[in-house]
Amino acid sequence: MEDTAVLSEIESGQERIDLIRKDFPILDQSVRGHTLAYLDNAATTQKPRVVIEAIKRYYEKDNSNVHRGIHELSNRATAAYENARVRAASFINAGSSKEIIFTRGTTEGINLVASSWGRKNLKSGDVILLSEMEHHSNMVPWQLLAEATGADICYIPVTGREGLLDLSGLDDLLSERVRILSLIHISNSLGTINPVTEICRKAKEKGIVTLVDAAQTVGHQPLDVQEIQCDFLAFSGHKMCGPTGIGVLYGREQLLEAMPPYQGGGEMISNVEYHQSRWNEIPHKFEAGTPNMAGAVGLYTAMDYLDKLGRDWIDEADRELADYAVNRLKELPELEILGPPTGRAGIVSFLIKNVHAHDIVTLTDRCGIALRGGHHCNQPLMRKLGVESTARASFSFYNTTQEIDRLVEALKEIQKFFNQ
Ligand code: 7TS
Repeated sequence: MEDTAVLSEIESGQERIDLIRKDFPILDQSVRGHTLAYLDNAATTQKPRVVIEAIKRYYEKDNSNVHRGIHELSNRATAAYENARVRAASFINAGSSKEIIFTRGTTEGINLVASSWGRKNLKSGDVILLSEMEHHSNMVPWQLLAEATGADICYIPVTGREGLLDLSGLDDLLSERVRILSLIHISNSLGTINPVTEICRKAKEKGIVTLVDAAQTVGHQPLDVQEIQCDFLAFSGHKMCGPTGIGVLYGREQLLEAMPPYQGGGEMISNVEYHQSRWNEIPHKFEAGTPNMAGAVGLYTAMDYLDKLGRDWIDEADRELADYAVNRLKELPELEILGPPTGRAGIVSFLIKNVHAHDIVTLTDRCGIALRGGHHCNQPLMRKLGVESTARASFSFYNTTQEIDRLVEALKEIQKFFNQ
């Protein structure tokens, strides 16, 4: 972390990236005889040494169960866990740390809302509004809820392969029947950045509860729940330089107070009788069982790390990498880029005529370049766009234009090979 402390004084972008890359031990390795070019950050980001060290230190010095003990180690573990909650609240500008529920990740956060808020508030004939570009984890939990309650699911359409939301019919879609709008902020397959603040404001005016899936936002852009004015927002630690198995569900206090528990067990109760129980106060009401203390410690450190780098700078770096990649990929004939022509996040999905995405990924891997190929948990979207799968390069601030150049050269070779 000493390295990042001096970063602001360093003028050269290249020097800055070189220093940042030293923070990530995993990047310094050869894969198949080539320096690793990790371009699969939308799936999971790599972890800086400070995060790895913080988790190690926690297990070596402080590990104990939280909230239950009176002894020194339990007090330390509890303080570390609850400090991470306070840090998460400030990271997304929540009004209070009571509004921060630790989850396993985005998927669990959305399932929690669908299950707890949804089963209490939805009935037959109500509408759940999603968009056609949702990740499966913001679709399937609502399908389960619709099946259980008789509610219907409607979708904000996607315009086509340029991957924008078609908002022309939004006023009609936000009908009186809609009870909740759950919307992806940044598309994990198209790189589209959706105007969630504007959409949530319109929904709020009509009394519709809103949830934002910020899985692809949180490690890449500043995020302010009070500005977005959403009721819920979910994200995963592992997509923001933090560990796996920890995530955050932000929920507006008033809504969380009125919701029933998600799971039953230790920690989430204030009193248990043989036939009934009373619930703990929020957020503990939603955290049954021993939580992921080491994960919370790692997440705290990841948040500090991103803030020290500067989240505005990270946002800019991502977009520059995406623009650079789009411009370079355009040099290749018979390569089609999906998603918006301008203003995209650091995610670039593409198709190469006559080459399956899995072949692209297998062959780039031989050059030490990690991409992802498939439907990216967007099966309905892929079907709508008439594609089976795409190859996807997704960037983080530690990536370089040289890595993108290597990708372009590898793709040129792949095209040559398939066109022989
Ligand atoms: N929402 C979005 C927008 C995502 O991109 C993902 C994961 C999730 C939710 C689920 O997150 P989890 O941490 O709970 O699994 N996206 C991807 C991806 O694009 N490739 O692998 C995982």
